[in-house]
Amino acid sequence: ADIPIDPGAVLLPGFALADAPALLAAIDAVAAAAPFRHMVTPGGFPMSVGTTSCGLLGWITDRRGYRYSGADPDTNRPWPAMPPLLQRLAFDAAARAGFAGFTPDACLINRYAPGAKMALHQDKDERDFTQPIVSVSLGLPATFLWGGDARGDKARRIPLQHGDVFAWGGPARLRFHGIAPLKDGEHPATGACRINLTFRKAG
Ligand code: MD3
Ligand code: FE
Repeated sequence: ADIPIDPGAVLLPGFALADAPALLAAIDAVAAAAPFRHMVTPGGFPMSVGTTSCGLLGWITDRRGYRYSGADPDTNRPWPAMPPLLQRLAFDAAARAGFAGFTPDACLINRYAPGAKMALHQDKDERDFTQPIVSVSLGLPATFLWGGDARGDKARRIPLQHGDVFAWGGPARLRFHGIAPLKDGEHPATGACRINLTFRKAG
């Protein structure tokens, strides 16, 4: 059953479970054309999370800042197209969560090895904050940190499992959020890693 987390935020446990093998095959194909890399933050440190993208726009970071780009900075080629299965899953999950008509133009693919984490942050590089975001968790479990509207607000810890989908928008769109350091483990679908898909309407 769907789990409301806060107004505008809903967890859909197992929503992507049946599609997981096909999703992972599609992610392998994307990563063959645009390999995972550890991008550098404006502060000059490589992210512990490996990233790539598909769709018209990809989220990137380097010494100049965070932004979306139509080209992979490692190759100067367009990002791989968003596979139809991914597009459809994001649309269906958003609709189920109350956000009808979601057509993302960006899918960020994050890969976490044990120890990798994502500090509390807001997603605010997108043009239109009335658009929701959909995220899909695959592989090793993670602890999602669900903060408040200010960086210092205490964060709730929400476990995310293989196949879970999380969708949020409206009043939850600018919440601080992050991922606690990934625990060691092996998952039958992914081996020793977690993969997260984050769908956004960026442009
Ligand atoms: C709640 N990724 O790439 S996805 C990110 O698991 C990011 O890789 C995490 O945060 C990951 O920016 C978490 C779930 C998520 C993403 C963005 C949010 C939840 C959010 C923005 C606002 C509120
Ligand atoms: Fe985020």
